[in-house]
Amino acid sequence: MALLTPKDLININKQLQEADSTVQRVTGLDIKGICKALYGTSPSSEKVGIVPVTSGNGIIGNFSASLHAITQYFGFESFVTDMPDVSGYYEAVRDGAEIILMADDYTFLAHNLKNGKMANNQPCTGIIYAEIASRYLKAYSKDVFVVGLGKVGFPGAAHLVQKGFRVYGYDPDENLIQRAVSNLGVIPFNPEKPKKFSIIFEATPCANTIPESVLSENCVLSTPGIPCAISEELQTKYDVQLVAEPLGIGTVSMLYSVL
Ligand code: NAI
Ligand code: PYL
Ligand code: MG
Repeated sequence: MALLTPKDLININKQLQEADSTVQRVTGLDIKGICKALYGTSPSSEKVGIVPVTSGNGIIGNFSASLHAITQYFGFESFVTDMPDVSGYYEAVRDGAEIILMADDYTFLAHNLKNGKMANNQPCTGIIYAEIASRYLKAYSKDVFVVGLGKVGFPGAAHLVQKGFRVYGYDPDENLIQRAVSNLGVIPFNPEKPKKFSIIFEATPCANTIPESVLSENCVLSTPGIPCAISEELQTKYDVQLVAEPLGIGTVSMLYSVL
């Protein structure tokens, strides 16, 4: 998995505020409103325990502090445990956490200890970014371009298909395209046959993955991918509505999905 760096998480509150106002402008709902519409849930004072994890590549500077800021931003009571790992888990449960948030290099989970529900960050991130894209108020058709069909992109593509969108998919991995075609009915995007879109959802770990030929004026690009999929130059040239944020939108999607 492509791991976050402390630099990605600098000024997480400002990044969240900016993402929230873009989501509001693009969809007419703020991020909490999107979550409520998506999962049909609302928080009722659940306490979130955040457990730092040292295994693998270890602690990511700013990661637990960012989860603390994110949960508070969305109105959850939360705390970071003093100890990491098993001792931190013990501390979280002992001190009244109802939902545990913790991540190693492969899995970032939310586990609601009261109702047993558990969420994984990758599908929850794909689904909420796809949902935001699908709600673009100025979309001119039901065609969506999905770039990257991996652990985040595939569930996002599945969500868009389920919502009745015509999904064009691209990934350099031919096996992933075939899986999306046979399991979801995704239409393989042919880079030789350019087509413009008003809705684009991207989930890759690479920069500059969106060819200029697919961009229409004022299109929405909803992307959890790090680094950003589009250059500032192209974003400005096409007045692209960019929804991109490194951790918070996916995290709040996980939390609402386990309520
Ligand atoms: P993955 O490795 O499972 O999938 C990425 C896919 O992108 C691969 O299938 C790869 O073949 C494809 N790809 C690479 N270059 C491409 C290109 N030029 N055009 C089209 N497809 C291309 O990775 P995963 O787990 O799906 O994560 C994707 C990105 O999302 C990563 O950057 C990850 O860090 C980020 N992420 C961000 C989150 C957030 O909250 N903002 C949460 C979770 C992941
Ligand atoms: C959750 C993110 C989104 C993108 N990549 C994923 C990632 O960086 N995962 C690793 C998280 C490790 C956290 C570390 C800590 O500080 O507790 N174990
Ligand atoms: Mg996010």
